[in-house]
Order: sequence, then structure tokens, then C-alpha cells
Amino acid sequence: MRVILINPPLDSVLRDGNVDPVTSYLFYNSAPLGLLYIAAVLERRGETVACIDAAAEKLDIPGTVKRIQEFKPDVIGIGSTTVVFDGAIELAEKCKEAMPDVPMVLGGYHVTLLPDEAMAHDCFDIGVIHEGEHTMEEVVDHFKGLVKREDIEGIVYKQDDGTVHHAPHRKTFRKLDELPFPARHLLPPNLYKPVPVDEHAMPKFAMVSSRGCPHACAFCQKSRTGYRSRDPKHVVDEIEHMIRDFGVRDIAFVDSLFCANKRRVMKICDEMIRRNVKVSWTCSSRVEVVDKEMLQKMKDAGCWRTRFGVESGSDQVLDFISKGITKEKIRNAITWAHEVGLRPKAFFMVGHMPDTHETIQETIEFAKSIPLHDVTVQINTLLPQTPQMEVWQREGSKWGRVINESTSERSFWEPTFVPWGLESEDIIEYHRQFYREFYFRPVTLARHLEGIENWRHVYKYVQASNLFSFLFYNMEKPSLSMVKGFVDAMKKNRKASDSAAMHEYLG
Ligand code: B12
Ligand code: SF4
Repeated sequence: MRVILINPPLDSVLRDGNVDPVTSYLFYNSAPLGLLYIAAVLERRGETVACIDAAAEKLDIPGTVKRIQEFKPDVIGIGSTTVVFDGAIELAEKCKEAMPDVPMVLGGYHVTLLPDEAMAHDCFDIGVIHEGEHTMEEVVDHFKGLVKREDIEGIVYKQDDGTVHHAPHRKTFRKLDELPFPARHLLPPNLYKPVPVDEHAMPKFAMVSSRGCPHACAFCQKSRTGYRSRDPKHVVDEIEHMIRDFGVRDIAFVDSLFCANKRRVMKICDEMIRRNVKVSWTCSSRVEVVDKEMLQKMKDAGCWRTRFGVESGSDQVLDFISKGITKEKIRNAITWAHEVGLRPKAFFMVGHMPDTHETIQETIEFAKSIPLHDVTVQINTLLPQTPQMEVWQREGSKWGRVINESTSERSFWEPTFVPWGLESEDIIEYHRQFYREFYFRPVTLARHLEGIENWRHVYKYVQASNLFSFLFYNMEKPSLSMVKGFVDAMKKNRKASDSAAMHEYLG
């Protein structure tokens, strides 16, 4: 069978507007591994598979439909998160018009979280819930006439009376090592441009060494699959395969939680050291899992950065979002990571349900007081099937107001929910202020200058300038006022306690 798998184009609002630098990195910086895993499983069975990342190729809907038609598919699969779902619907509808007999399968986070709502659109024939590798094998067998639709677990579909039928739940697949490596050869290797300050060498590829997460942070989609991890040897086999077949030099582990378990991380690092694997890499961690020994081992095995989900610098907010960590634990982990040379980065959000002017300012000050090299700041967004969405549904008016219900704006970069006591404009301004105050400091600059190893790294910062100007001032290009702002902020910071921190840092 000929199966084509699509990462949908951005919807018309994003696509036709002047796509800003943040959006472009947000949507096009890493290959859709979920689609590539499904492609690999289908290829292993002898199906002919193609993949199109329409968002990354910046294709519009007619251009994507044309490419799909040229492939002459027997089945079309679309993977969609919530934020790109409008684009997924538009694409599926146009495909149905052009190829009415070709079945359309929808997979990914949105249909998993909101199956009834997603399948209400007539353009989708079958929805695949949760992880799709084995379900998709059976779906393809169904279209070959080998399996009855009623016998497939883990799908949803519309019955003749228009109601959505939920098939029995498919048991979570635990033997991750039995899966083939993602079919990365199906996408152009140079399509993805990582955020310049987030890569150490090129080409940079993403991979996962585990799935699921045992925690339940309020803003994160509830993990119903549980945590499962791959054998460290199998993980290193995939790294070697990426180096051999794609010349990969930097890897981002995009597991929800790479450092969930010290023993496993130590084993992966030992295996990389034993095989003398020459690659740099980054990963995500929770602050309470790491210790200095573990971070040092990661550094020895080629890790150059750990990303920590910090989210807030207010213990009261951390408590509300069930992060299960304290400011003290955050400070310890980030200090150790910095001391062993891991250039720690943290994720923060502004606009948590209990956030106030004071807690946001406390968060910005906290971020500046710990030895972080980079931050990503997002705007808290209520996504379906998250614990905070349940709180909102139960006691919403207690916390604030939803100001925008559009799915395509739930990108974490524009306010859709505003806590009482704050205005939407405050959140937008705090978002920028956070970046400005964090980056426009001698100590941050010094940390970045120290990380420059070659001319390519210098070029990275030139490339990043439009990103920074957008983040700091909402300008597409750096301008004189940005330079002025930079100088002013540096002067201000020099006077502040920060200058003491810099002297201490520079020894
Ligand atoms: C890497 C990553 C990215 C990368 C690559 C995204 C991509 N297209 O894969 C980048 C940086 C580009 C990115 C961007 C964004 N991301 Co992101 N990202 C992730 C992350 C950390 C890992 C994804 C991954 O590779 N998983 C491993 C693979 C194997 O699993 P999978 O993707 O779930 O795929 C399986 C199933 O979903 C299903 N499936 C998927 N597609 C299809 C298609 C078909 C046809 C079928 C049958 C099945 C199927 O089968 C797959 C194999 O089992 C996840 C969190 C996580 N750990 O899963 C968040 C996550 C997917 N991102 C999220 C968000 C919100 C975003 C952004 C809006 C940015 C932001 N502000 O965070 C943008 C939106 C981009 C977009 N195009 O939609 C949310 C989505 C929530 C939601 N309700 O939709 C997640 C779940 C994080 C979270 N916990 O909140 N992201
Ligand atoms: S934010 Fe991270 S640690 Fe928290 S539930 Fe989501 S994946 Fe797990």
C-alpha cells in the first residue's frame, strides 16, 4: 500500500501573515518523530511510505494537496497537535475534495485529547489515539481488507448514525526497543533550523530515549501512557546510526523526561564513553533528579546543555502548578550544572493561574539570581485535558478569564488566559521584559562569550539577532532603539547587584 504521512501546514492566519522569527523556530525547528516512527514501522512491513512536513517546508494547503496527489496514496495520515488543528482540518477537507476515495487517518495529540470534537469533522475517517505505530499497522491492514474496523483497538471513527465510536483502549506498548529507528531518510535533512543559541554543532537531530512522564504538572497534558525507557545500548545504537548515515554532530533528546532515573542516564553515558561516540547532545531534566556526579558524567559523555522545567520563581505558584520542586532545589541543580560546565537552560512561564504582578517580578528576579545561560519564556496557555484546564472548568471565575478560544492561538506565545489582577498587555510586556532583563546583563553576555568556540558560533549570534530583537521589542529586525535599549539595560544592570555576580563569576 502507498501511505503518505503529513505534518500539516500552518493555518491561514499563521501562514499568510508575516511569520515572525519566534513562530518560525517554534514550528519548524525539529522533525516530527511521531510520523517518522510510524513511517518506519510501515516500511518494515513493506508498505511504500512518504512523509511531508508541510509546516517546515512552508507549504500552503493547495501546494500540500498537489504533493499528496502526485504520490497517488492509498491512505493519507495526518498528525496534529492542538495549535495546528485548524490547518489539519483545512488540509483534510481539500484532500477529500481532490481524492474522495482515499481514506484519511488523523493521529497525534489533538485527537488523543479531544477525540469527539476532532472526529466531528467529516473529513477524517479514522482517528488514532495515543501512540500510533501498531494501531496504524492494523488500520492499513483494514484498508487492505484484512482486518475489520471493529476489531482494531485504540481508534475512534464515525458510525452511520453520525455518533463517534470509541474502540477499546489499546494497551500501552512497552517494548520500545522493538521499534525500528525513525525513518529520517524520508524528510530532507537540511529542512530544520534549530534556534541558533540552542545548537552546538550542525547537523542537529532530535531523538527520544524514553516515552511518557510520571509527573502531572498543571499545564501539561496528562500522561496516560506511563513512563517507559529504551535500553541504553539501543539508544547508543541509534546515535551511532545517525552519525554514520546522516553525519549528525549534535543531538537533542526531546523525551518528556530524559533524566527520570539516575541509573539509566549513567548507563547511557557509560555506553557513549565506552564506544567513544563523538557527538554533542542536550536533554531535559527535573531539578530534583540530578546530582553533581550525574551531571559530571553527562558532561564527560558529550552533553553540553541540560534543560530544566522551572516555570516559576514563586514557591506559591510552584505549589499550585504541582511542579513538586522548590526554589532551593532549583538553585542547587542549576548551580551544579553550571559548575560542571553544562550551560543550563530553564523554561519559564508567565500568566500561571495564580500569577500576580508580584509573583512574575519575583520569577524574573529569581531567574537572574541563578547561574542560567539561557531561558525560554512562554505564556501559560490552557490546553485540553490538562490539570489546570480541569481547575478552570471547576472554578474558572476564581482565577481569571479566557480571552481567546481559538485553537490556532494556543501556541504559548500569545495570551489566551489572563489571571485576575493582570491585563493581557501586562502579560505581553512581562514576557518581553523577562527576556530583556535576563539577556541584557554583563553576566549573561559573559557566559555566552565564553561558549564561543569558533567562527560558526559567532555567525550563530548574527542569525539570532532578529530573534532577540523580536523577543525584546517585537521588532522584525534589530534597530537603533534596540541597541539603545541594550546599552541602557547594561548600564542599569552594571549598577545593580548583578555586577557583583559578574565579578564573582569571572573570578
Ligand atoms: C519535540 C517536540 C516539539 C518539536 C517537534 C514537534 C513535532 N512535530 O513532533 C517542536 C519544537 C517543533 C515542537 C513545537 C511545538 N510544540 Co511540541 N513537543 C515536542 C515533544 C517534547 C516531543 C514530541 C515527540 O517527538 N515525541 C515522540 C514521538 C514518538 O511521539 P509523538 O510525537 O507523540 O507521536 C506519537 C503519537 O502522538 C502518534 N501520532 C503522532 N502523529 C501521528 C500521525 C498519524 C497519522 C498517526 C496515526 C499517529 C500519530 O503516534 C506517534 C508514535 O507513537 C512533545 C512532548 C512529548 N514528549 O511528547 C511536545 C508537544 C507535542 N508540543 C506541544 C506544543 C504545545 C508545541 C508548540 C505549540 C510549542 C510550544 N509552545 O510548546 C509547537 C507546535 C508545533 C506543531 N507543529 O504543532 C504539546 C502539544 C499539546 C497539544 N495539546 O497539542 C506537547 C505534547 C508538549 C506538552 N506536554 O504540552 N514541539
Ligand atoms: S511538564 Fe515535564 S515533568 Fe511536568 S508533567 Fe509535563 S513532561 Fe512531565
